[in-house]
Amino acid sequence: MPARPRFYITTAIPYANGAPHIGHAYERIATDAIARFKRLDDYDVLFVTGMDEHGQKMQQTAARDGLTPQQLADRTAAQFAAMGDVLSAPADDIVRTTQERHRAAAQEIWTRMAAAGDIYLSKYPGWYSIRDEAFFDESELTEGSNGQKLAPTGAPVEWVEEESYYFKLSAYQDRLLKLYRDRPDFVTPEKYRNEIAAFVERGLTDLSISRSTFDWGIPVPGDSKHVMYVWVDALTNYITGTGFPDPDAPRAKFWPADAHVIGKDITRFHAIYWPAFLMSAGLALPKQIVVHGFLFNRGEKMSKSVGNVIDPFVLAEHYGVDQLRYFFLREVPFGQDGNYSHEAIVNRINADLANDLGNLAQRSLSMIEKNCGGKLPAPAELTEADVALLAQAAALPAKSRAAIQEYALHAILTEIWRVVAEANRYFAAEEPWVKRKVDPVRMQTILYVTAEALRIIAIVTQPFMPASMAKLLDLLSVAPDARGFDQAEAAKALAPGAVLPVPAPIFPRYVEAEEK
Ligand code: ME8
Repeated sequence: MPARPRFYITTAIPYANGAPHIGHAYERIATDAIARFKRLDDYDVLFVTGMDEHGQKMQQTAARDGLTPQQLADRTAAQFAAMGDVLSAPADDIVRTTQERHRAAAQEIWTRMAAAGDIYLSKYPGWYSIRDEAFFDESELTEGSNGQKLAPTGAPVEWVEEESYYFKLSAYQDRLLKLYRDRPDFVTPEKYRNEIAAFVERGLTDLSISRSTFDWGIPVPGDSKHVMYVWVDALTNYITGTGFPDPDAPRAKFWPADAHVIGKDITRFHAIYWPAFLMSAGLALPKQIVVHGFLFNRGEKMSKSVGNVIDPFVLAEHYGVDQLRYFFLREVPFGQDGNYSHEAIVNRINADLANDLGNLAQRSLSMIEKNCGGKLPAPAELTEADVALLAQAAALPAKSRAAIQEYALHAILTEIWRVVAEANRYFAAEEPWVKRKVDPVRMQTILYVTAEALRIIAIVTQPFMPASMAKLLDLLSVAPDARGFDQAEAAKALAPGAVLPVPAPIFPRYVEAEEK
């Protein structure tokens, strides 16, 4: 048997100086959905996330809160671990940059970059933003109302003048431009690739990669007065996750990663610095930097009872985990910015989930329970309408596979819900409740065809709403080992005669507190 293809996917590693917010939840859910999709499509998947626990920002926040940086890191790491559980988005591993295994990986990559002649000690003053943990060029700065100089992100910068190790980033300009030319999908969507390529074309300066005025970081090999620049440290987490530098580590074969899923504000670090570091260290480059947009709370106010709407725990508790996952991945075209509001979430829950999919399942399964003795009926000869609906459902896996190549998660859900709408039209037009009296054999066929369409819809929707689709597949008596994408075809159709459990609603309507 040929080995299953491997797929290694990561999220950015959140800064450990603050609690999880909706942006973190969004990234985690999207990455989890991709990982689940690949698993269901029989890939050998490794899904790694982590925590970015070093740097000046951590040291400052901890001091402000009266904690040691490690205490702050531990507290935040526990919150993020809980977020992964709550959102049904479990990772295979969580790389914390304060772990010993990560220190070893970061020091090894540094040593390799130094051996390649790409690191030198020097002293150039520059403008540093602690919030971004990045230096900025004078030409990039703007001035705030009080005369304070600001980074392009709006964060204040301070003048830093200390001896530092530098990475010869300028020497990588041509190699990076060649990379973007040779592998045009290295950064996706294209818009971000173009931004990055234009930035690199304007010229790169060498990068300060160590600090000596604080000590919350990984010591520079051979010079412990310095700690590594937090981005050298943080980016390396992606290879720590594969057991680097041990070539025989069980996960070593997962490098290079297939996808680093990140938000648009950190493309520069991932699409310029990271490949340059890897080239310097003689390591393979990840296949793709997959960039998502930002989520904003715009327009209408969130429901009062939701309270702090930034908090993913509150949102999941209030709307339901699968409902939130569906909303994020359906509403926001992946790669673009998006808005969320109470009204938009409720609209998706009630229209797409409760009405379109939930009602169809409930109505058809209840009819089977009442009129077919709780057993899946056998279909008689299929009409054109039956064949058409089943063909649309059977086309979903191939269409979804094509869309996931582009990480077009919203396009997959749009296509699935087009078939859900078709199934609703079919059900309404065929009127099985009328056929029940006049043509019970035809009623059985309609109910069978609807159930089979629901089976395929549920299989392909699993990556997005795992718990609800598990429920629906249970209601259809689909065995747990018959839920992979390879099962979503006519040859694996539901077996007539199967006993179905008593149907129960999958998606309750959202009812406003004041209506309750
Ligand atoms: O950047 N909408 O950590 P972070 C969508 N430690 N995504 C958002 C968002 C929003 N409103 N706000 C943030 C860091 N994000 C570094 C990463 S990786 C080696 C080091 C995304 O906690 C953001 O773009 O500020 C990033 O991908 C992730 O959340 C973590 O952000």
